[in-house]
Amino acid sequence: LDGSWFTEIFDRHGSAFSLKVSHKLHDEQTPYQHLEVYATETYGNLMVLDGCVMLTDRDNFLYHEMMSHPALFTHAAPKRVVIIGGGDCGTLREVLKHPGVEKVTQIDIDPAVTRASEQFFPALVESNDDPRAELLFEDGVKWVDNCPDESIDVLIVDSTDPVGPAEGLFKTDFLKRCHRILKQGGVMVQQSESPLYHTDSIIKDLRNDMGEAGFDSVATLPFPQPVYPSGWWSCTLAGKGCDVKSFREEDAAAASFARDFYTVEGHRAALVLPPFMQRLL
Ligand code: AG3
Repeated sequence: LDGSWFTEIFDRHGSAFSLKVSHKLHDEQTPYQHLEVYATETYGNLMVLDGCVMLTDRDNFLYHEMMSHPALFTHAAPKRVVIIGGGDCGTLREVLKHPGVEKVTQIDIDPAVTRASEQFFPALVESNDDPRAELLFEDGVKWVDNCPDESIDVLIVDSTDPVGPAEGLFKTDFLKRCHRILKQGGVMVQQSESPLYHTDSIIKDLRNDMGEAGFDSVATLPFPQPVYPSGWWSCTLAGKGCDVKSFREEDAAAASFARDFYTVEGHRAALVLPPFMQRLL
């Protein structure tokens, strides 16, 4: 492909994803990662971290809605929410749509991601001045360590792939600490990579580690995500003293906030694992 294409190669899987770009908007080596933003011809702006696609204007709603609404409608009455990572603020925006939520703290280690979102993805930061939102730029693992026991209702881990800076966020040790800060009835959700590429590795390990960390129930919800490896992605929910395979269907149906992907029926369907995943897990 020539210079007018951005390509992310998934070497281990013998595949790649490309977008036709019109120009580069931003290129920065932050203390943590290489951050790039491109203007594409058909997907709006594109954010890339260390060569990996993070989001585009056109399709980030799929990921951000699925990282937030299933967990929030699974918890009986979520008031206190924490987002680890998520510096682009797309997940934060979705969480703030829930009127019962009283406080959301987003902890991303890299302020440059939020600055880039403010500049190039204004729709994602449109709720950031909500008084319920708190944005911190520090190490999420340390923040969790300093957080009091049983003080959080929903914990969302919106991270990069489990290599480099985010590797620790997929380990039993971190999951145990997450379990500690959740109240009884608490729900954790983690982005968990591709059902096609990672069911018998990352997803399986994460689910086992969540069990080992003390969670009582676990559910992996697949959803489409055209710009990520294989075009198909997942989030994995874990419950502390609650069953993440059921959710507040009536509340979800009655919710009046704007959304483009999440529905009650879609949530129910996402809880039904395809046979190949059932076999591998
Ligand atoms: N977080 C998940 C990114 C994983 C994509 N992986 C890849 N392209 N290889 C995205 C952050 C959006 N808030």
